[in-house]
Amino acid sequence: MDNGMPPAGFCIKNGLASLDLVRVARQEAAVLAGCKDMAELTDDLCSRAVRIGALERHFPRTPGLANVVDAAIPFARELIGTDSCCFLGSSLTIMGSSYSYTGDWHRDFSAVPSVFRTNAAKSVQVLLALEEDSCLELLPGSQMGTGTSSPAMCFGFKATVPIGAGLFFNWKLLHRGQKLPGRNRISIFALFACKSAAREFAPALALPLLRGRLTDGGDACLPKNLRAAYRNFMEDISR
Ligand SMILES: O=C(O)CCC(=O)C(=O)O
Repeated sequence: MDNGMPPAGFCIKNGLASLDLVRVARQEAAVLAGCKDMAELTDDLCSRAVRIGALERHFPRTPGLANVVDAAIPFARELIGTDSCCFLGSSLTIMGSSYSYTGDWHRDFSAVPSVFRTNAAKSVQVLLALEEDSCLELLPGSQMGTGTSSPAMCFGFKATVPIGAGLFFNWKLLHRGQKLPGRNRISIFALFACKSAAREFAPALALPLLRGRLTDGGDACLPKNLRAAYRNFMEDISR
């Protein structure tokens, strides 16, 4: 669905189970960042930021984070199309309370291979907040344009994503990160695209992206020649 509407939000906070999901995910985040617990992590991060995983380096399967990303899948399906929604990758961002920065306005689709960009209208990413996150500034409607600057940027708005909630946005949308001192930031970004886009990835890029994310039969989203390579790859890493 690319109807020019402002970004859609959703809430995974659906009773105790989902709150547990967030709690577990935060523990997993601490482990991924190489420390014992989140308190230690955020104290240590007074003046720096950690980003784990990216399109090219999917972080390993961990129950907490995987479940949180899974909770976003039905919503991604709704936005992209039930049959064609494919998970591409995710990253975890952790920033201590006194860390601050202002990123440049940009569109994420320009950072990926051109073959994917042609399908970018059918790609969404979601910010999943493990702590309330007020660091993402978005320019609604800008997914219709192409440049990286716009006089309307002064109308960008800061989204506040509550803990346990997610905010979806089109990959073409102009956005930037801006964090002021005062709060920790612990959020996951996950990327979804239509199958036709994912299919075009070269194996070297696609396989690490999909690592650990496809359940049995989930590789149906890959073209036949990639499916065998994917299975070999999974066998290799599970030995
Ligand atoms: O820090 C942020 O919220 C912005 C992140 C971002 O712009 C990106 O991942 O492309």
